[in-house]
Amino acid sequence: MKYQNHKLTLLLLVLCTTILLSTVQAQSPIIPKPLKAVEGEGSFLLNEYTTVTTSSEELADVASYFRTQLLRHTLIALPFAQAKHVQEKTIFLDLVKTGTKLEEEYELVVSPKNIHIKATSVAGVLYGTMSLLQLIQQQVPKKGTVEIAAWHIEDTPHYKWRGLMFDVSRFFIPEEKIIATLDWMAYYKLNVFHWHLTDATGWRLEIKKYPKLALVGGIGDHFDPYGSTQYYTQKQINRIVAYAAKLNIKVIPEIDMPGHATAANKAYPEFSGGGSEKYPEFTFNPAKSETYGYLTDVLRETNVMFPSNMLHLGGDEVSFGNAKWKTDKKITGFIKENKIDGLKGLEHYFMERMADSVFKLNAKVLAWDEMAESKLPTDKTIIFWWRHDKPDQLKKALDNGFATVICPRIPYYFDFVQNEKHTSGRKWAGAYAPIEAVYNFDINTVADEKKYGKQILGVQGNLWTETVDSETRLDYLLFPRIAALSESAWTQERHDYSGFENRLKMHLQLYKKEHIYYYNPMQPNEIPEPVQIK
Ligand code: TNX
Repeated sequence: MKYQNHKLTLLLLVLCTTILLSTVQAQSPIIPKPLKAVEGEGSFLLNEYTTVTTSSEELADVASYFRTQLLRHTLIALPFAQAKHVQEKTIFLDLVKTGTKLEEEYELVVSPKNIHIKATSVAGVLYGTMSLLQLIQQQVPKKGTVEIAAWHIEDTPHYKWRGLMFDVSRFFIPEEKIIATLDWMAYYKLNVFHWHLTDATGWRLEIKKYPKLALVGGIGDHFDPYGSTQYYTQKQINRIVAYAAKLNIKVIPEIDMPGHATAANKAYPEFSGGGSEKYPEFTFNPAKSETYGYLTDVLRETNVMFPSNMLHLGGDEVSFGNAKWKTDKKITGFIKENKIDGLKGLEHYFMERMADSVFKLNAKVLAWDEMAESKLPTDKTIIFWWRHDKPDQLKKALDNGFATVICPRIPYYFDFVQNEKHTSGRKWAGAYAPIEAVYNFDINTVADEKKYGKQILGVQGNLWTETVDSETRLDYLLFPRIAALSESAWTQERHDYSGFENRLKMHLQLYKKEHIYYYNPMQPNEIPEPVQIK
């Protein structure tokens, strides 16, 4: 009798667990996690008879990009065909006129008969194909066939600004690596590439009217001040910007001023406003009207190269190297004459005057949070909150009415280490930027999202490169935090770190396959796979 009771309890237990498990929804393997994902019945067999079709010629680039990435990742080569409707055995990319107008939204339906990706924008269709690519990557193709489980996915991003910044002044990142990064950004549905092109160490952008900026200003980097010139030609910039546009990525150039200008001043010392003992020749000269003309010419060319119509003017850390502004007779005279409120006032004067030039080009001004209390017009300015130790600066920016991008050092500076034991890379009073912190960062802890609404544009990861001396080091800082950045930018609820970690496992395998030197947060003591020299 006793034995029978036991058997019954066991049976009940098994039954309950089965019921429970079947009611728990299966999680799609995609990063960033889709808003809705419901597993269907059966699966789609992708094989040599499958074609990619589109409903509109506007989708030609997306179809071609999807086929290229599919071939790269799975060695499956699919043909293309134009089609009006979804047919059997096709992956149908469908630009629809009706339905929701949310810009990057998409629907992806995988059924045994076909695969249908629907969106009202080209960007939405692109994101649908990136989700599909991740579903396909769950399986290893067997004799050219992949079985894709049926899913119904509906997705839309939480933030419209999902950015990544590279500092190419301290460490120059060649064109090919930028392109490869854009591919990863598209894979993770990031849509802004902020390019920190100039700083004290090096000027990396060709300017036709002032060729010495790149030729002389481009000499050296953080590890070798005498290294040979490195910069991007305008032709290279054109190629990169065009490539990014196809991937729904806006490229935003940063020309840092009035500080961080040492490299520019090496090339054209006549516009230098001097520096401090630690930061020599750090600033542009705010008291010389020629400086404004010169920089306006630089920005005019920059604005042609970058159709985003957004020019980031920096504006950060001027106080590091503006000691000369206190002693230079011309500059002190200028302050008096124009009734400017001290050095901080002069910084704002400089930025506001340059901003006028930018507005004449019909572009927006972007600046670091030092400009949160400037008089820049709020409808044409975007502020980047970076000083995590100064939450007031964020409040000021928002209360003053600025649209704001959230990128506090901790956790969004990827030059900060990922693990306590890592020694190369930054820490802030012992604090660093582990992947969980990137994943879990909650904007509401620093600003009420309900109160500020659309003023909070989104989030951005910034990779400064004072501690980067190779592309593998760059990868080690970026991967896998780029995946957490993506999910923290795309989804609203971010309290599912263990689910994310589960999904990340497949992505780590992918990095390995792609010869990326990454950090494994699940095995912190693991020695990374050696990367082949290509
Ligand atoms: C601060 S963020 C900087 C950069 C450094 C970075 C290093 C900002 C506007 N300025 O110049 O590279 O810290 O983490």
